[in-house]
Formats: sequence, C-alpha cells, structure tokens
Amino acid sequence: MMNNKWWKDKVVYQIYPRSFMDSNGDGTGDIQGIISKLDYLEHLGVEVLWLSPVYGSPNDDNGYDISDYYDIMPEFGTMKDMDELIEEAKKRNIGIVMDLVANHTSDEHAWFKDAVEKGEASPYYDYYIWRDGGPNGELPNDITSVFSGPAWTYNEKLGKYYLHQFSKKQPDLNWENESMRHDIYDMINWWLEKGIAGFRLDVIDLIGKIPDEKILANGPMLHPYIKEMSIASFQKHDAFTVGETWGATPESAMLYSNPDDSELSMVFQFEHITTGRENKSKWDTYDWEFKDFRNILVKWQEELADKGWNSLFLGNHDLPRSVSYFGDDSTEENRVLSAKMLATMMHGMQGTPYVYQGEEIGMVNVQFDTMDDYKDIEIHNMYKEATEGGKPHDEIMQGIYKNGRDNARTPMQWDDSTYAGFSDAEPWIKVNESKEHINVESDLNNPNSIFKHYKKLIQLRKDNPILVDGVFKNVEQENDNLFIYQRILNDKTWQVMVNASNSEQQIPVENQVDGKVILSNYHDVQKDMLRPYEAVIVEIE
Ligand code: TEU
Ligand code: CA
Repeated sequence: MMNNKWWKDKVVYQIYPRSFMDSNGDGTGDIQGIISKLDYLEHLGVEVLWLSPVYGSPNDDNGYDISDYYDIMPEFGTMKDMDELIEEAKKRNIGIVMDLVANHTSDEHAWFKDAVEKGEASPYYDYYIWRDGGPNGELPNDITSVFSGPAWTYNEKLGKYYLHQFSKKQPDLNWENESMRHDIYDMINWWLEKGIAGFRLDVIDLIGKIPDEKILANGPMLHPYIKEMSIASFQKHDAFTVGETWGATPESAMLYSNPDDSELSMVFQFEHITTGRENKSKWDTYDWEFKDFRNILVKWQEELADKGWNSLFLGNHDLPRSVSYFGDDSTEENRVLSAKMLATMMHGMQGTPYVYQGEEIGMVNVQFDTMDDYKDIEIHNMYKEATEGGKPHDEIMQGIYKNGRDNARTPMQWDDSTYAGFSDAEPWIKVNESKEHINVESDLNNPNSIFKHYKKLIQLRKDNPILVDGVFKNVEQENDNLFIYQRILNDKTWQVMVNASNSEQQIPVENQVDGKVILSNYHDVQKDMLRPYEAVIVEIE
C-alpha cells in the first residue's frame, strides 16, 4: 500500500493561467486573477492547484518556452504576486504545483543566447544539442518536431543545427551535461524553498534522449536522471510530483511512481486518451470504442495496484474538452448527464483525480470561424504543413475541431456576460459562445449542476478512505456500454456502475446490488437497469 503521503486523498485542479481570470483588464489571465478565485476553488474542494507555466517566456508556446525560470512573465504579474498566491492558497490548505519544463528552454533563455554568442567557448554551449549538417545541406537526421517540420534548425552564426522537438524557439536541453542538470535541480529547490507544493514535469520522458540514435522517449538514462533529480530536490521537501509521460506503460509507471519515493509521485499516461488512434495522428479521422477505453483503465488500475499510483484525468490544456470528446454534448440533458457520468467513473477509481479548469462545469469544444481565431502554434504549424501537402481545408478543420488544443484554452466561463466574466477587455482568444448557458454562476445557483456533482465527488474522497485505499475490483461485463467496478476496504464495498451510452442498459442479474446510494446523477436508482449516461455509486449491504 502506498505510504501515507500528504497528497493521497487530494484532488488536483489544473489552471491554464492565460485563460483562467484576468484581473487587470488587458484580456489575458493573470496571477491576481487566480488569487481572486481561490475562494471558488476552496468551495469546489480541490486542495492542489497545478499552474501551467508562469515563468519568464516570449510565449511562442504559451509559456512552455521558458526564458527565465526565476521570474514571472509580465503578462501574468510579478514574483510578489506569485508569493501572495502561494501564501493565500496555503491559508486555504491549497498547495501550488508549478509546471517544470526542463526538456527544453526558450531560445531567449540566457543560456542559449550565450551559447549562440560565444559558441564552444560558452559554458552553456553544451547545455544544448548542436550538430553539423551534411555536405550538401542535409539535416543531421530525419527527426521531426511535434509541431510539424524538422526537429533541427540551422543557426547561421554558429553554422550548426540545434535540436528542438517542439517549436524552433524551444531548443532541447542536453541532459548528458551534468552542470546543466544541477542548474535545474538548484532551480527546483529554489522554488520548493519558496513554499510551493511540487511540480508537474513537462514531457519528462524525453530527457533521456539520444538524438544520434533517434531515441527520444524512454532513453536508457531517463530513470537514472529522474532518480538523481528526486534525491537532489523532491525528496528533501516531500514534494508532490507528476510526470507527463506520453510513452508510459504500466511497467515504466511502476518505476516512476514507486512507493519508495525514488522517482515521482505519479505520471500522466495517455493510453486511454489515444485509444482508437492506433498509428493515426490526432488530426486524422478515427473513432474510439468505450469498451477499449474501459479495458485500458481497468488494466492500469490492476497493474499499478500496490506497486505505483495512477493519475485519473480526461482533460488538460492540450486536449479537447472531455465532455465533448468522451461524453455527449449534443443536447443539454446529455451534456450534464454525461459530464457527471465521466466524473463519477474517474473519481471512483484509485489514484489522484485531476480536474481541468472548466471541466467542473462541463465546458465544451469550440469551432472558430477562421484560422485567425486559433492561437495555438501546434494548430497553425499543422495547418500550414497539411495545406502545403494538399489536404483540403474542411478536412483539416475537422481535425482541429476534434483535437485542437485551443478547445481547452478559451476563457474560463464565470458568467454569461460579454467576455464570460473572464475579463472586461476582449480576451487574447475568443470566448466560446456556450458561455450563455455554461458558466460558473449558473452552476453555483443550480442544485443539480455538474459543479455540485464534482463538489460531492471531491468531498466523498475526503470523507471516505475507501476511495483512497480501497482495492479496485473490476466486474467483468459482456455489455460494451457498461463499466462496473468495486472498491473494497475492510468490510465495506462500494459498487460503481456506469452506462456510457445514450440508451438504457440492463444490469446483469449477477451484478444487481442492494444497498445505500452514495451518489447518482439521476434522482432515483433502478436496481436492474442504468438509464442513458447513468452513473451510480452504491454501498453494498
Ligand atoms: O505537451 C507534450 C506534447 O507532446 C503535447 O503537446 C502533445 O503532443 C500534443 O500537443 C497534444 O496531443 C507538453 C505540454 O503539455 C504542451 O502544452 C507543450 O506544448 C509541450 O509539452 C512542449 O513543452
Ligand atoms: Ca491580465
């Protein structure tokens, strides 16, 4: 069983600061805006806030291109604001988790600028990955960027290429350089000594890269580096840490989230997120099956039990809105029912649940009219490359509507005013017109809102050890629309029953139970069937 960590019964709320709350009327979210919403977050019941990056950055990738780890970008405020946020959150028993982007920096970071200015004479030259091209201008190799195009860009001054797995303005750091690693560990400790509660580690599974062998994720030195980092920093502060590891498997996740604290607290794995894609890209047409999604979740629950710890999430700032992608936003009734169903399904399992800003009110995807309305570099780079490749505009747009990251980055919808209560000025990205009927104000005033359902789920986890420590036991199903599982602790058993379809489903006789209804998204419970998107937790007598 996981040793008793302070974060074990907590729910994490992810904030994308640029889109959360604008306090000074410049159309961009900021830290004072977050401070102004701490009472709301305390009311929801979350106790850890993961902030997407707020450090110095030219915002080529909205803060995931860091130019100064020791400062706050001016659009978001000052270090004084950050200190106030940490302090005000702590008053509410809320811990602040920062986003550690250590696979790459911005090309405007002092290290990179010094490397370009002085070349091999710079102590920072080897903090990055420089290679010669071929005699006829060939690239060092054919590694491509996640944001389209080659992962190598030529620097005229040095006459060398540098590696960037993301944008040209995000040069990869060379983790083989010990001095660079220790500069990162010093920075981590500096932030932990300021009183933050931990870190989310951006694409941490890439730091063991061996570019000359085209090894990017899961390199041989990956876990040694993470162990070194953990000893040098996290373990000294009992920090909460969650790694973003797109390539994780249950085997590697056991290393990352080993209860002996040797690496991290947990990781984000993405197998349930990408189910149905197989060898297609997120931009291609594909579909997914609930039974596959369910079986993946069951596998991760069973394989990490007692050997590691799961993160439980369906959304973040890179993913489409969970109720649109995994639920059903085709009608108001289905949106509300399916959002509550998804929340019950995820929060009922063993691990740490994550709520992405707006997920608690069932915010939905957006379809902007023009490409100018889109702001994400990943979308624009893909659009350019796909168009040049001859893909029709409408086909490209379908991929953006389905999986574009801006779906999750439209301003948080606080009320139905012009800019959704996010700002008094026109926001940096358009508001989703759904703010007319999907917003915090209406959910707070509605006893049957999605918000209220999340609040109950979060409170259940605080009040009932069975949700934290209860053994997960899958209840095999023939019916591909059903997901039934139990949580068992001592003599108590809770059964979670979920109908992921828009039609009523018979509960197999052998799975029908009598007991106390702990939580449901309907007003009553029928013993032998689940109605469309019904989700219910029953304490078995
Ligand atoms: O994301 C890693 C990543 O690869 C995702 O961007 C993913 O490939 C795609 O965008 C979603 O399907 C992390 C951050 O979460 C992301 O916001 C950054 O853009 C990226 O790293 C680079 O720092
Ligand atoms: Ca602002």
